[in-house]
Amino acid sequence: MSELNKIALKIILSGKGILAADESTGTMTKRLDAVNVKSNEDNRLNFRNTLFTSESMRTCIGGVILYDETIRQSFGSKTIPEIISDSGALPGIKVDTGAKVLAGSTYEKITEGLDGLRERLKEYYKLGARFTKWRGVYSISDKFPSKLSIYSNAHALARYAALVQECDMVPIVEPEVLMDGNHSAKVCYEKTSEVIKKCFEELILNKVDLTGVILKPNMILDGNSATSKVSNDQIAKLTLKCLEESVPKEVPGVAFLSGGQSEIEATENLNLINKANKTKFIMTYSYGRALQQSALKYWSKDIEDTTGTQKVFNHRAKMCSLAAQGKWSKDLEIQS
Ligand code: 5MM
Repeated sequence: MSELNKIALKIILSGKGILAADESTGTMTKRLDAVNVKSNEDNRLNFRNTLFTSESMRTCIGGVILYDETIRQSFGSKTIPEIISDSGALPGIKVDTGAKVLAGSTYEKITEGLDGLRERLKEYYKLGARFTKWRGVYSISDKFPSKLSIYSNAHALARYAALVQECDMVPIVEPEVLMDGNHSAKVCYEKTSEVIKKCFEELILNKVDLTGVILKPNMILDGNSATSKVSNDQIAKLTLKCLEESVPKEVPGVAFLSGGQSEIEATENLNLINKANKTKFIMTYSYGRALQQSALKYWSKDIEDTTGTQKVFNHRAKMCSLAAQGKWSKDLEIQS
């Protein structure tokens, strides 16, 4: 078993998943504005440190994806990566620098950040990171995603992943097919399959060790403005079919993004996926909004109420962890 494979498994085994706390300052500001809290460095640190010192970090969270600002912060005498490591989870870092308009297109995006990445990775490793994340975004419409966007993002993801492994860290490869639009789940299945297949084609071409990669895909869903919706069982079935057909068997696991689903939807769908999972892949979570939303709302009412916020976060993390084992049910949602 390679060292990279050991790291990947440590993050996703035993009902553990990933807390995606890597919102860039712009996104975090939107999240804080929405709950009427000022977005400054102290408040961003306060909220995030409250989550990172929760009890569920020991039992439900195998890794935390950080943003550049957070990986350099300290709370008391410890750095944030030390606080995360003390809980038994691994610190990770988002290393892309965001999605910009793709030259040759007027709408689609390409994720940037390859220039100088090798040097930045070395620094992040020294700061404590043991895994990384890069997100490519794809839209669905009658024209999108175009071949150009599918190829360009896959190529960037593969070059990123190769550099990360060279630096002894596990790359999370996140090709996110957005849920915006009125397309059907069938179309989402077709487009997502094409996107993921192309990513692996490029990863293999770039000699990436697939046993040391975690895939972070979207689930197969109807577009958020589609008039008819498939059942949750269908979502699970289509998602599993897509992954089974598109992901090479060497990959140890899949950690889904929540992508705008509610906390309960993201938990219920993950649970059904795990109940029906006959593949050899571990299927877990790498949720941002679906792990943090309720905790953020609670915290915003009294940012000093660490215990209360942690209780809300612990509950959500526990529910996701049960879903990652196919052991969740709706009646467990009632909090004591
Ligand atoms: C946490 O949000 C990440 C995006 O941040 P920026 O857009 O500010 O760069 C995002 O990549 C996130 O990690 C994934 O999309 C998963 O988050 P959700 O909320 O979709 O589970």
